Amino acid sequence: MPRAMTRTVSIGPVEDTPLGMTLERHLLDRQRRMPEATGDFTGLFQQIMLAAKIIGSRVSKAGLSDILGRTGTTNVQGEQVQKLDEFANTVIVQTVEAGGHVCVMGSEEVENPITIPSQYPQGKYVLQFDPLDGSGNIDINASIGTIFSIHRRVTPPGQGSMKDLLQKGSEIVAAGYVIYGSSNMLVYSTGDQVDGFTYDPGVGEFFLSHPDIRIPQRGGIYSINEGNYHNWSEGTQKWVDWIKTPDENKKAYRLRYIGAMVADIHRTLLRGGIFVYPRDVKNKKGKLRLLYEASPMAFLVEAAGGAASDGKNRILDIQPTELHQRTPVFIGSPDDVADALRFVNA
Ligand code: AHM
Ligand code: MG
Repeated sequence: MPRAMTRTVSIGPVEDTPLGMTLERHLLDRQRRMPEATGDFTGLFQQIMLAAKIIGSRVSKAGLSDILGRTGTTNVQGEQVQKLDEFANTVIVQTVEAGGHVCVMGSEEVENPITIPSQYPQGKYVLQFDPLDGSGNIDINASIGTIFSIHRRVTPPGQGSMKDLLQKGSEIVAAGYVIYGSSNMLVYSTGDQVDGFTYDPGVGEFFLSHPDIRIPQRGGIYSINEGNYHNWSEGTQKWVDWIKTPDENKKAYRLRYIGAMVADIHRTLLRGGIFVYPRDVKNKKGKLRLLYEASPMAFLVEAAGGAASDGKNRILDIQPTELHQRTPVFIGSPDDVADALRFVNA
């Protein structure tokens, strides 16, 4: 007689809730709860969502485009074969600029502020993004992502400027990331809670799958590029020596390092633990960029109950002075971040 099947398999968000909470509906519900809302934020978010779908679709065909790309600089359709991170950048810029909701954008891929062409309205929001974070992972089919943050403009109506971009993380209106992994997810927060949506490619929509994500107070995983050990400060070295050694108060922490901040932070948010990219002798100011990597992730992790520091100060309190400014990061469960800071500041 066949054994009874006891394992339950989730058949996905659409079937779990008959109507399914789409990201679209989630945004509209939020807008209705705010009588002063004009729909600009929802409109901008819908464009980001569209860009994420287009990038996700291209990322899933990355191996195929590479095969086409090898034949020359144009593919069989006669189009230029672009590197995926350039492609992702172009998709976000072109999707968002025409919407009329932003006045300026900042991207990891573009040296200067991205202004909005004069044929489009200049909006009241400011978008910063890393179009394809961890793009070194593309060739090995490991997870990559898009990171974004939204601020309100601080300059008078008209074209936005560097002043709009150089705002603290504490002024963020919303931040999020899209992870292109075994499934694609969009995780975002407006500061009150963090919600995660999983993409259903059959329907072409993101469905709420991880409502109100809370990071554990303490985890059991540390995430750092330990190959840089010999370049770290003594404090960072001592912290890593400590965290991977069992003692009377703790088991040894496990090491996980995917090498794409989006994927490492996603795991840290869901499982707890700590993600660190410290300053070292090669990266004296740290490696990760404040405005479109560290700040949005710090905003999300804090909204989920976690902590985010540059080793001394709260990341969200840093006043940026440059568009591509770098910062050390210690992000994760509050108790794990506190432990790390005790060592690096000893
Ligand atoms: P990228 O935005 O140019 O892809 O680089 C940023 C990435 C992060 O996602 C990741 O955490 C880190 O750089 C990996 O750096 P390293 O290879 O030095 O460990
Ligand atoms: Mg990046």
